[in-house]
Amino acid sequence: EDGSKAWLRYARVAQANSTSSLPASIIALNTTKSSPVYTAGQELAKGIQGIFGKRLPISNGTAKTSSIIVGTAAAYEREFGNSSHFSDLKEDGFWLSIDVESVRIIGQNERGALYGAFEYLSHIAQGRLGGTSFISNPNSPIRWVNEWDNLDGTIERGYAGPSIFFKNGVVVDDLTRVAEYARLLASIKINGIIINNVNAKAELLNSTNIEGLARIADVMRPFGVQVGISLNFASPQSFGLKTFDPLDTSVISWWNNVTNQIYSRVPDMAGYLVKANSEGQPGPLTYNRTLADGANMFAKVAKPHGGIVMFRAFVYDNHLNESHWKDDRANAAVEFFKDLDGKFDDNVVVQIKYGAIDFQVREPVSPLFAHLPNSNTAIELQVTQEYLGQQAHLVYLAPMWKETLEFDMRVDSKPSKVQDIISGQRFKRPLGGSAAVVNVGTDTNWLGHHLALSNLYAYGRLAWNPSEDAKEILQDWISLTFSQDQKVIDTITKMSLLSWPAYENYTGNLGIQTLTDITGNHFGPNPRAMDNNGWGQWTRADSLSIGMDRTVSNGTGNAGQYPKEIAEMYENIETTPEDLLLWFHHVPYTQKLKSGKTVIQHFYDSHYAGAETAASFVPMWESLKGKLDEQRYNDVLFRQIYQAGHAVVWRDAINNFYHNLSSIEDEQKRVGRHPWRIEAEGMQLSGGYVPVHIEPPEAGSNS
Ligand code: BDP
Repeated sequence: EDGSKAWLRYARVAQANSTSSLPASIIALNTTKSSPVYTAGQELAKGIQGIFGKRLPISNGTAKTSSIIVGTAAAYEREFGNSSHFSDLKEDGFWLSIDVESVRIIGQNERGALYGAFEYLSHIAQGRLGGTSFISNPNSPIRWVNEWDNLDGTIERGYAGPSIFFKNGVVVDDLTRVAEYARLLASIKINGIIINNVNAKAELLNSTNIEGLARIADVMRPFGVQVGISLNFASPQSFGLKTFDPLDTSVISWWNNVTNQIYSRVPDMAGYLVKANSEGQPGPLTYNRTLADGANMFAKVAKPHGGIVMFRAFVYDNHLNESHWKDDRANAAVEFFKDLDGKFDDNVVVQIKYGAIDFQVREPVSPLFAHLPNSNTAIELQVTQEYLGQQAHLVYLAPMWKETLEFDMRVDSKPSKVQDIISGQRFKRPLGGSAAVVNVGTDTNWLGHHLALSNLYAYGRLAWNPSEDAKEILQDWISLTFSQDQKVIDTITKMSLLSWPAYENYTGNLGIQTLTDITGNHFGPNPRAMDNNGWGQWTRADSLSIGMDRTVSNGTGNAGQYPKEIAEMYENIETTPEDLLLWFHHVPYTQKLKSGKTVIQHFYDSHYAGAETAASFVPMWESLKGKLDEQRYNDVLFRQIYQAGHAVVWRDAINNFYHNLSSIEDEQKRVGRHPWRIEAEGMQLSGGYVPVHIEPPEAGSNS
């Protein structure tokens, strides 16, 4: 049990001891090996063998009463005549019917059939052996993952080892893990993947790498996962042109040529992802062209091939100047994009990070979702825990994503949930959906921490159906990944559901963001760096007060970027939800909260409470000893002990910092006094450890 099989373990289940209720054979209505229906047949055989211990024969023959039939609606009707069951199927959707000895898994397309097969296996793997019949359709057509892999094999913000795709500038020879990843993705109904970093290199487009891309597409195709790539906007110049101006004819024909070359090798390529004019990346603004001009240039060359262009809204200047008090990074996306609404080609999708700034532990939903009624949009989430403990901390993210997806933007005072905007439903758009940055690596268990896989699993489930419940998704995942033992399910559920609030408590609360080392690795505490940095992640903390005033009346005006009802809510300190108080308002440390506590006392208390919760995960996990395989039990225990310790480092660093800054005493007299903490100075160093200087001092030993 090394975690490599993730939730596709197909462990024997107790209820499946008798195989009498099992159909006698599998009929897959396509025998071409690259076909997802063929894959579905193989997967069904493998899964049933694991769960029931019986190998069913696979054939493509005619219907036998006792059979599992998997195929597309068209293939099924060709073999067996018309059926009324399929009329409501949408692209990628499926109909699943489980009757004692007859199982029918019918996809609108091949991919849908494969999804139905995985759905069936997930049912029986959880011992749900009863009859059922239903249709399942996706909420939106785009359900992608993004990988930030570099050609040299490193991964930007990846925490599970080097790349499974690239090494030394080229695509790796052995793509076994890539195929296994495609299988995991298909099982959660993900249909597209961008395989390289948004900070892209032009060399990806050389002929060796186009061949490599074709090999990657070949191994992912049987799982219905379409491959796409991130582009460097200045690529034409890197390949010898004098310019990369998106309106220059030589540039357009250069991109046209490259695109044709790629599609001749990968005819079903998903499309392109573009990060332009952001954090030093080149883009159309360099030539005084609009972002839409840039996006549409790619859209036009990809269009004849059916390709999509995901154009990121993450556009801002990372040399912001704090002395310009109106500068606010949270305003950037709307400022850059609002006047471009309606100017994007119909195969462009604007990919918007969920929050107004950058993958923080708590952010208001990006106001941009309300400004593009005439454009296709998608939400960008992170499974990789860049600011959220980097898989050394357990943080189950589905509850946070649910809050975002269900947030009602009230555009034109009408219901406008984010999930209905990105699906295209609210503004009647043909395209839309979601992308999550995952950054799997060569670590056997994909993400480093076994428990982090719940986030990947939940992402797929919510991309397909955002109305699903975060806890139910989690419990399916636990039962597939670990065990159906009730205590195992209850304990991991409890830890997971406590984890996001706990992390928020010990890293930064009241909407102040995760106070991580913003200028470097985004991991440990560095509250000192949270002002006067070019990235505009500011807290505006001084000795008397804290928080970023984003009101229209007094501040950066960011609250005013939201539709009227939401803008009014955030403008007013009384109606701003307290967990976003310091995001929108600048207040004295002594400001009273609804609880009656002051802001500073709330800070102190929350950091203690959060660290205490993190510590409680250790005995909770230990209570599962003997109920889990030893390997994963020990791996997770190691990480939980680490998290408990690091949460104390966080607690003390943040509390000491604000204690020093505000000179306000903790009512409970804990801050600054740590009788149980062992300082590094009190230890003897061996094994090559040497003292290093820690910035800020609050994050090191002895303050
Ligand atoms: C930031 C990451 C940086 C990414 C950037 C992006 O720190 O590594 O390149 O987002 O999303 O959060 O483009």
